Amino acid sequence: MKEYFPTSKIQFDGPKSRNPLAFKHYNPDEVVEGKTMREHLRFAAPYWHVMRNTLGDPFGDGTAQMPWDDGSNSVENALARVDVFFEFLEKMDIDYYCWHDRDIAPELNDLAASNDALDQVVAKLKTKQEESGKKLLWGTACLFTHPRYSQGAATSPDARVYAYAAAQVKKALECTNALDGLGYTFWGGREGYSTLLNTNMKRELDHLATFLHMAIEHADKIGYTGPFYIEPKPREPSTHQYDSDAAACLNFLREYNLTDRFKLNIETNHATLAGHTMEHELTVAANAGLLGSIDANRGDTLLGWDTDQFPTDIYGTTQVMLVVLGMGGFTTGGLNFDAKRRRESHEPIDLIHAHIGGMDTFARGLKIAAAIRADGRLADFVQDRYASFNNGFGAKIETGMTSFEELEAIALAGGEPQVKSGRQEYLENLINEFI
Ligand code: XUL
Ligand code: CO
Repeated sequence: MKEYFPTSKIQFDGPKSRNPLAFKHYNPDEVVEGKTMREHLRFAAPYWHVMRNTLGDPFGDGTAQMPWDDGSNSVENALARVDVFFEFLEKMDIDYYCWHDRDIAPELNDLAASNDALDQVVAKLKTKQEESGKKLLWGTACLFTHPRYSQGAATSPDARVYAYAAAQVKKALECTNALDGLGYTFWGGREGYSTLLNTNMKRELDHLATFLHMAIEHADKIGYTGPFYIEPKPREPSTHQYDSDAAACLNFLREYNLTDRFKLNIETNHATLAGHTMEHELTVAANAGLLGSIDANRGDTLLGWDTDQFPTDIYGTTQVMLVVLGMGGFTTGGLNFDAKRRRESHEPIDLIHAHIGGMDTFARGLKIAAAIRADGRLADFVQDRYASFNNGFGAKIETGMTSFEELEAIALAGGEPQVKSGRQEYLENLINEFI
């Protein structure tokens, strides 16, 4: 079979290596905290960015060279891409991948034809998975590109659009299940509004919840037992998206009784757009026991939109891995590089460089986070900071065994509390000892 990525399989070469086509830190079999890096990091590649992103932007055409692609909307072209994608996964030593229905197969003239195209590609993906051992981390339906979804999919004011979206999710879920997908994602790109003047927010949210409940019912019918993920993002493309951040998603899931089957897929650049840090979003989800998976990328502080860049910030990946290790690691989820190259990096080999960088940055984050945890000073500091709640009336507060009257008596007798320093700078220095 013709090969398109001019490299052999990327190997670990060690931190001193100057080979740009080698891992300097990602050593898949190296054991950290009792598991291999491969098991901890569970890297996934997104079909949409790797195979379909032409690297166009609002001001210019795509630049990406795709010598394997004949530019047509045909099923043959879609099938040919599958081989190229698996060559990529193999050479990158990435075990998992993710897709939207419309990345892997073309949208044709009607739904039945599109479904048929999808079946053909899924059959090929199944064979490739069996041959290679690669796995589907999650599937999803693209409910945002086609003009029919311009006013929403599960929150569209038009019931016919809602039905179309339902049909698309039904099929995408069946395809995910056929490929033994470990998860199924909902990203509500168009589930929001541009103006409240034309919007009945309550009705739209009720419709969205009903949609998600039908997805669970259908999962039960077809025997899909994995989790569903909701991926928060505040805006872009909509002005206001309902799944704006982790807390808003959790509130929605709880309000509509969806927490049994839904977890969150947290994306770095979406956290930034929501005005939060990634570690904040991850901590909100993890505290609820609902951190499912991660879309690993980053934004650009000089640009206010979703640039989907590859993670290169070791400080950031350290903080991500502190949360992931802290919750005991991923179960069904993983680190999906929802990231694309810059428009200037148009050659196929740039995809390889980009993923090497992302994987090495996360490998370093993992090793540094494990070292910080082994050192123990950070955790001890936090533990100690709340020591006054460990016994006495502090413990009574935590167990709900006290009252305002009792606490007032303690405050009257105790005088002015002498508060200890929060030592932010000391802790920042401590983290930098390890980076
Ligand atoms: C868009 C985004 C999507 C989802 C899947 O910002 O992150 O690619 O990850 O629909
Ligand atoms: Co994403």
